[in-house]
Amino acid sequence: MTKTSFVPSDDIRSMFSAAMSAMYRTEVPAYGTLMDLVAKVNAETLSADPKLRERLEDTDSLDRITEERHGAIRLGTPAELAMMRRLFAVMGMYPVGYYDLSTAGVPVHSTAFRPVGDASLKKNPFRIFTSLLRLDLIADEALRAEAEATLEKRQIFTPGAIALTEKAEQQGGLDRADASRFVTEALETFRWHDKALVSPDMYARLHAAHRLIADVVSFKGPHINHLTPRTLDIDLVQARMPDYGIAPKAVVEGPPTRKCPILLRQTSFKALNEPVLFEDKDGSWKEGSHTARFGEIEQRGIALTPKGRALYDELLTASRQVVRPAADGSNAAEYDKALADAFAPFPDSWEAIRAEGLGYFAYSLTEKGRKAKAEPETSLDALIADGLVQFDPIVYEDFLPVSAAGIFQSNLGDDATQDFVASPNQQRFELDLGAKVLNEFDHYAGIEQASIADCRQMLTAVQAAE
Ligand code: OOG
Ligand code: NI
Repeated sequence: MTKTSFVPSDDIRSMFSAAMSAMYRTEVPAYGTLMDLVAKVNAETLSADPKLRERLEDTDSLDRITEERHGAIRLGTPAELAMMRRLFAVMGMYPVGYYDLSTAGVPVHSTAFRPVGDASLKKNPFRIFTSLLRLDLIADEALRAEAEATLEKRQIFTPGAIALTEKAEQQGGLDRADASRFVTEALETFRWHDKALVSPDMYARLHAAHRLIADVVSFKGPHINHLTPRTLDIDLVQARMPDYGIAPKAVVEGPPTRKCPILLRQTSFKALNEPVLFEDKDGSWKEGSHTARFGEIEQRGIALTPKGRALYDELLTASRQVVRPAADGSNAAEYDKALADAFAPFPDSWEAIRAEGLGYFAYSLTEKGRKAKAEPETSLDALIADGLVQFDPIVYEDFLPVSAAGIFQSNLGDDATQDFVASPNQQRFELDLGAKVLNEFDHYAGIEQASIADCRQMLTAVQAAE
């Protein structure tokens, strides 16, 4: 078979993302409602802001938005994480970033599997926030051993998914029939199972140790726990959610409302209480329930440089010294005000964000620039001042640890926070993953540099042709 008959991994990812969305829509109908609301708000935002529409169209970013979403799963063992990496690689998704959630009272550490590179992201930026349970943070040794033994016995991938992943690795891709089978097989891993792997008694003990441990250990697989559409106006969606029968989380995580959105803002609705059957020692099935699956929306802004990110972290910390969001939402207004006040020092125009080196931008030629020529040594600032080059914010494709902790907590319940000894262990995570995680900053800097190089090449090429 020739290489050319392989389906591009970007296409397999799009097929998978669509299949996952369809599955989750039937499993959690409120997700479908949220999708409809987001589509409506996005259409309204675009018609009210023709400039935004034009920039999104010009940067080939408009099409991806309606299709865009992220999801999250929680894995139990290093072997599951390593295999998950290989499965996602077939769809062109690679581990970017390391997130330690132990500091926030959640016994996991995580990465985000996502496409890298401008072209793949524009095609479909589907991402999965993937956490690995840290049984090493569980104090009760007997329970830890029992949980390990349960996890050891389960197989979360179908034989077909494993075989097709191996085939893709060996051949360097999959043909159309295999790709379509791969999507069907891979989807099985993320499906909800209402028959638990454990007895009612063990579920209760796992749950008492930490709700997250019960969620990971009790089930046949890492059910997708949420899928998140991207909105262009999160405040509007948040405000309208109650009209659609959805009760949102009290505060939006991340930066405050701004003219120039930075990084990522997120809000969610509470997890559903779903019926589950637990198998008792005598083999009978006992009715119980479990809360794990929820809905979330996100608004994405500009990717920040290390300098911009340091400023973000500093201001967020400062705001939380004034007021921390209460789980019951009683101080939501106070929290929003403290957050907005704390962020006053963060410039709120693209020009200032660029001038201070706080964010990453994609550069392109203006109408005038396309007809112009320039000396190779002309500075970028001069090209911009002359109206030859324009800049657009590069979208943040990753996640935020403090926000992720807020999302975890909102759907796990308030009693889910425990004090774990802060113990980031990226080395251990990478060993379990079987690869190093990619550095998000390198990746944004690469896209920015490539866009500058393209502008320069075009400006000098015109000159050469004349
Ligand atoms: C993941 C929570 C993190 C986000 O959007 O920050 C997350 C989880 O609950 O498993 O999805
Ligand atoms: Ni999420």
